[in-house]
Amino acid sequence: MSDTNLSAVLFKAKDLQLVERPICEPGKGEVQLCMQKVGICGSDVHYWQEGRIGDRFVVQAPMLLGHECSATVTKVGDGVTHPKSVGDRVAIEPHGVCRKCDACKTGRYNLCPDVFFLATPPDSGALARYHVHGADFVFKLPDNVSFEEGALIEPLSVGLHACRRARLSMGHRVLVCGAGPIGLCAMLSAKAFGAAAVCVTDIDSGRLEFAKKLGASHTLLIEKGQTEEQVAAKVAETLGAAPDRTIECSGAQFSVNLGVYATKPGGVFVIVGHGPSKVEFPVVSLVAKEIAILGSFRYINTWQTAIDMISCGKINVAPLVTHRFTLEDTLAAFETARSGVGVKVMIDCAKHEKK
Ligand code: NAD
Ligand code: 572
Ligand code: ZN
Repeated sequence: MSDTNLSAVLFKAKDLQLVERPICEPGKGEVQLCMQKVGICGSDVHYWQEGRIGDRFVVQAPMLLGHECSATVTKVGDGVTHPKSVGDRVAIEPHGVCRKCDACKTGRYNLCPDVFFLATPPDSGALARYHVHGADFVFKLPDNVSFEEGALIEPLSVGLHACRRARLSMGHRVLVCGAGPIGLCAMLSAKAFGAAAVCVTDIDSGRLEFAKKLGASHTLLIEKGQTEEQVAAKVAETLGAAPDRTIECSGAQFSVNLGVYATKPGGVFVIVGHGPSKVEFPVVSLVAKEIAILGSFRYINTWQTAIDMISCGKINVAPLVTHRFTLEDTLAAFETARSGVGVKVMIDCAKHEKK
């Protein structure tokens, strides 16, 4: 029986359709994948609703969404030695890089100027029945790591990379701003790095309850009328001392100020969240406390670490999935993600025979 390649194609803002497309053959160094689970990220919802993120990333041609994915290998192109077997269960790192530039050669391939990244215009995504991907960015899953966990390795990787950037280590007190999927993954990562206490903030009490259940040692609700200095004092009170490390995952101007005020003198403040393209910093406090502020962009070499940490039980991302849909119900899945209920919406791309 010949198979089809049902795909979620974004034609322009607000125009997401399920379309049959040809199944591509893998080229040299590539694998053909039968997609299993694809999580919806905030950026997918943003491209769907706005057709762009800022002025640089604009949907100008039909593209697929989806960059949080797991799959099964269905064909292997020439020269591929790993993963080599049809039937291998895998997680997909959304990157493709040039391997020649200074960034690639110095191991910082996330900064490659020629980077390919799934579901970031002009690059298409992988929310389809089949997808072809560079074999060097596909990682075999052990039997005890589910396809959903495999798809969640992408947001987890954002958290792991932020902790690596922060040089987070054993005994650190940590502040995480924002309890969305990325803040939650930063919290789980910080704990796995040996943090003694992690305080998560949000403006949404439901999200904080979720963070607490997932393992945050402390949570703090940000309420209207509070100043950043007042909240910084509360953070220190909550954690027993000012945080050694702060990871910003909300994109809010408030959190940027809070990070500077709250982080202990000589501490590190890592910014992951993207809000307005320009924000203000309390520069006097930043200078006087010698706070190191670092950006954190996607990830480098986190997939195998994440797989091993999930497999050995030291990180549990599975509870992040709160809503599940089939590929055929992609539009309902996106509406659910847009509504903001729950945390992670997961799409099952496998073909299910009608009963
Ligand atoms: P999300 O929107 O689901 O979560 C953001 C959370 O921040 C929400 O729960 C929201 O209620 C909360 N929030 C809003 N204002 C706040 C405030 N003043 N204080 C505390 N919390 C507040 O988004 P997400 O998917 O978790 O992603 C988080 C951010 O990380 C986004 O800005 C996203 O673009 C960015 N991101 C960056 C990278 C990177 O590589 N740097 C990768 C992925 C996502
Ligand atoms: O998981 C990857 C990812 N990256 C996000 C957001 C959501 N998911 N980032 C925020 C937006 N930037 S960007 O450089 N861009 C639109 C490509 O502004 C990338 C990182
Ligand atoms: Zn994402």
